[in-house]
Amino acid sequence: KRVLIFDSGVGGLSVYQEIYTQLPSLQYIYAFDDAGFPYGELPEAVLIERTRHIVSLLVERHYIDLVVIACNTASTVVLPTLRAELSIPVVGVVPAIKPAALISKQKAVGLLATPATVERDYTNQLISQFASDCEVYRIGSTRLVEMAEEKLRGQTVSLDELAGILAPWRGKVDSIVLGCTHFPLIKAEIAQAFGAPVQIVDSGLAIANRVKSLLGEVEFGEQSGLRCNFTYSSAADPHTAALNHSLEALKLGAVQS
Ligand code: DGN
Repeated sequence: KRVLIFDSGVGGLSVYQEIYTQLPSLQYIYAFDDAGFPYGELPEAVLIERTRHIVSLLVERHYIDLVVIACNTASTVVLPTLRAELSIPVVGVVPAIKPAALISKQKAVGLLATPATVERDYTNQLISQFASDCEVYRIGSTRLVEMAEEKLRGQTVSLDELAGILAPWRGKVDSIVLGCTHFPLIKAEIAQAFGAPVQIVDSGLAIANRVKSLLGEVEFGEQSGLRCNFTYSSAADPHTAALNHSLEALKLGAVQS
């Protein structure tokens, strides 16, 4: 079985890590739309059309059995369109508001995502459905996305800068939702910069479980030869180098194509 994992950048690798751990014998294609990055700044209609176009093309070309839209910013708007267009399962990644609300003792949750995701109707629905008993604070930050990208390219994450971004929440929230797939890549730094006890949740494991249940019986034991293969919306060499760096940082091997 062949799975396509799609994001605007390296964030989807955090989701790939979780899925690969549970399902090592699948074939994976990781695609990222570096020409459209960052998705958190795109108008909804543009984002829907871009994602629809790229994903449909890749599904057809690479004989994909299941798609994971490993991007909250895209998933919160594009899933109905993609599901109507494709005849294979499409799994989306959306903020883990429900578990974060459940574990918050102070009933105060921080949602950390892109500027687009924190504003989405879909996000508002999740909050009123699953966190109506909580105060939900939101920070939408493209800078954090860039910091995750920089970390995987070997640069150091500035804890001071992170602490500055999170400062409004200190003393207010005891549970934080990582509502962007880039953020699990800097989870340790977020915890450290926050500087107070906090539970941090993301959607990775839930997504891996969903993929597992959708694909049903998968033969375990033998690892697939094609472990991770990359496709780009703009095929420039520096990106391959940057991505290989990311894969090394995450101990996920290197690009094979
Ligand atoms: N990783 C994407 C998400 O989960 O929302 C967003 C990254 C971006 O393009 N800003």
